[in-house]
Amino acid sequence: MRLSLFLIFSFFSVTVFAQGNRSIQTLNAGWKFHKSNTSELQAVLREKEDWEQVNLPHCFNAEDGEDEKYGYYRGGAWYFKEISIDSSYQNQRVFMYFEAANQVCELFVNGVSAGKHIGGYTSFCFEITSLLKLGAKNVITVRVDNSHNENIPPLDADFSFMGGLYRDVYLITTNNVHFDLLNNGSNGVFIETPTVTEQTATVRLRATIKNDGKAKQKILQYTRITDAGGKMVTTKSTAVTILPGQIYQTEQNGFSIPNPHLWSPDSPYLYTVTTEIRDSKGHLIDQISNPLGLRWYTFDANKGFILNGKPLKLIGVNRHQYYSHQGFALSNEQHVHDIELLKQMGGNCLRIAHYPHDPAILEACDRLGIIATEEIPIVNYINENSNDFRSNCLNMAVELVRRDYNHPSVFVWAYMNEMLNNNKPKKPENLRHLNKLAISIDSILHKEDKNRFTMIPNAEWFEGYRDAGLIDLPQICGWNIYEGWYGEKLSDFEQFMDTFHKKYPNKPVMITEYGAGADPRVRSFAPERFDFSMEYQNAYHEHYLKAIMERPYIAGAFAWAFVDFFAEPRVDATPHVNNKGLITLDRELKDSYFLYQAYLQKSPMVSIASKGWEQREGSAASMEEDFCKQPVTIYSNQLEIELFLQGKSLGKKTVVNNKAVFEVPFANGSNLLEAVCKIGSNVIKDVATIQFRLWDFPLNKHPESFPFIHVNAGSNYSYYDKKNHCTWMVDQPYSRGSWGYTSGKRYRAGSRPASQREISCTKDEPLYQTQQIDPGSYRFDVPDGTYEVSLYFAELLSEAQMQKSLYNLTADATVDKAVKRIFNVDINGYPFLRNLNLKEQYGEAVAVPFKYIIDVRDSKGIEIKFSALAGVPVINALSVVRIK
Ligand code: GCB
Repeated sequence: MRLSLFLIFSFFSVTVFAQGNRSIQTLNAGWKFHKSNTSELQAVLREKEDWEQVNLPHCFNAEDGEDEKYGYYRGGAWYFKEISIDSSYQNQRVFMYFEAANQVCELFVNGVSAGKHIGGYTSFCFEITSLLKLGAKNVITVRVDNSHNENIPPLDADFSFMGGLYRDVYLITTNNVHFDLLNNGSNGVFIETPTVTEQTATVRLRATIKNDGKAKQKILQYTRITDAGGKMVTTKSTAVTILPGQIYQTEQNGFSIPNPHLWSPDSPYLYTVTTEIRDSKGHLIDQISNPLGLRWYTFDANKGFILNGKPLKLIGVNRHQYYSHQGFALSNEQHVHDIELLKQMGGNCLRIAHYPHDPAILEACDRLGIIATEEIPIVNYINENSNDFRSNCLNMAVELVRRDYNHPSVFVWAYMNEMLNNNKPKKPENLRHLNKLAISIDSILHKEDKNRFTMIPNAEWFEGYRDAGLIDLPQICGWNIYEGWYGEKLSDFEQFMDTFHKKYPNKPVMITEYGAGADPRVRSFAPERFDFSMEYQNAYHEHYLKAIMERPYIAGAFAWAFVDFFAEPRVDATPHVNNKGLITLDRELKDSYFLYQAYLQKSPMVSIASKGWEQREGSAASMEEDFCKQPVTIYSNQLEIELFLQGKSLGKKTVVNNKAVFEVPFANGSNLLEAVCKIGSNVIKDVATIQFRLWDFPLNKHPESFPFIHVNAGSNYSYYDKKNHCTWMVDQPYSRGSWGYTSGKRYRAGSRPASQREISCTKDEPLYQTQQIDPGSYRFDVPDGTYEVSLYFAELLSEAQMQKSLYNLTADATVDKAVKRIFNVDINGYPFLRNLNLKEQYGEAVAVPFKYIIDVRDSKGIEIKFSALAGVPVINALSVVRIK
């Protein structure tokens, strides 16, 4: 994003370059790019002539971050471009400002190193004045490296560490006398509000000014505070004499704002603080603008969060910075759009996880009234024996605070996510190391910022965190809780929290994470954890939100996560994607988003939550019925809802805990649903059109019109294949006149209803990850005709150790043992498949489809028979499609 919206504004508003004022422009266009681990520029240039042309923001894992089989590139990459530097730059200082580069970045100007930065998420700036040739072309080269490095956090985490110049890069020129740009990514001005009450607010400002000229300079630092309408509120000027080469610290105290307009989520009122440097003749030399939000707050162990004297429940989300096919490289508009979606959801807080995000996020939070916690990326592990690791952590903490010090939306600085939640046994000395590092980070955060709170997000192992001092040390204890997902029972959430609160009655606490995976293609009438159905995610958030709202001592809660994100080692319904988002990587809203809206939005709302489940299929229950009843969930903040189907009322329902469920008798074809709430004389409503494919009972009731059936064998969920517009139905036992399996059981991987294996040669993982074991036969009592019968297999059992990931291997999701499995398949007595040995003939976890054409005569229907030669037969999916 822009260096700061305010800085840009000053650039455009003061355009006379000769005046020596600051100029800012992006250097985003026209870079040449090449991936290479060679560390010598000249050698890299010889490697390849036709470097790829790219614009920034650029992420070199935008596509391979989604690569199915090979992980993503972690290594070196080079960028270069030529820039012409006009001779009028003679009396200017020139800087390059990087909003971030993951994760080690070195800048060369005309082949000479201008500086190196470590850490992938904070901003940094290099001065390049002395390296430039004026009135000539200059070669700018940047080496970025995202290799694993034992000294740079994060060492490990459930997200992909994508490389590149993935945020904006700026060229900035200033007068010889200027606000310091080389102070850890800050803009050189730091604003505080020592007192804020309803009656009055005071403001204090610190600035660092540098004189890079050869002569002593008498300057005036002039600061004005204007209100949101641009009207002057107060000003102050300070005369300073600054010697050549000196960095001068200024302090302006005692700004006072009577009857301040307070900042809050409901009224995110922003003042602007503009700080200028003027020379002895009164000419403007440099100018920085910062936002100012006036608010006071505290976190209370019993009453929760208190803003401007009033309790405010914080409910919001965690966010990562990914977009499909773009990796880390999002546009400013995309960043801002996420915060707008959060605001529209009714959320009032954001945990910026697990690292500092684009400055656009902070600006949007200021502007839209989102209370933010921000953190440095120490996740899971530390390198106990490395001083470099320690100093990198501390540097990141300084860079974080200095960059975002002036954002009124930031309330909490956090560090160290789930340091004991890995499978390694922890000895007392490990806990001591953690404690020591935590103390250093906490104290540097407090030294840098005396006003904000500190927080550590812990998880699961209460005693470990207690003994490592990670509960006592920060002012707020965060808990990441996944009971009902990784843990078995949803209600263990309340149990854990109430016990914690009893043990630590004086500790303010927030739920820093809670969430469940959901893939919009997966739908279930009998949801269970790890099935990745939208319905399980809904049930999970319904439970948590209610429990969180009922507990005033829980100051805030952040759903994990707002948007799905890339996590390389993970194999869920979409491999390498953590799908616990309330929104997909393409920003499609999932049902649970609307649950939050119902809880949080103040204006009346009603939403047919499952309107995204617009392609449904189902069977009529009897010969007499020409409909199929299926549940439709409505979320609302009103008391009562009436649902209409094709204009006819299905009755009214009382809304309980923001939810009402209607059993809707869907007919074949298009079904128009309208959920209506009356509020006095006003009406609010939500509309959905569901395309329903009704299977007659019996299947041959209308022989001429039977088209097809697709079955997700051995599964409790239906799967919608978007590309082929095809729904694979929940499996069922056979009953006469219908379809289904005659025997067998569902495959399970420990407590999971589906395999955690990535399946090769397909993108339809949710189809192949379930399986009916030893099905006997499948029967389809279809009318006479010619059919394509397709069978889909994948060998899910294997001796190969699954890739170890902290987040995949829960205690009971054990590694399966391979078995010998050979079987035959007959369709209506024809020996179609003989001696099928999936593992030997195709390999483990490989999608294996077959298709057969058969004639069905004499009302015999279709019978697909499985017979074992060794082990037990299996089937992952099957379909019958009528072609004549
Ligand atoms: C956690 C981690 C987060 C993971 C999340 C998950 O506790 O803090 O980084 O992504 O769980 O989805 O498992």
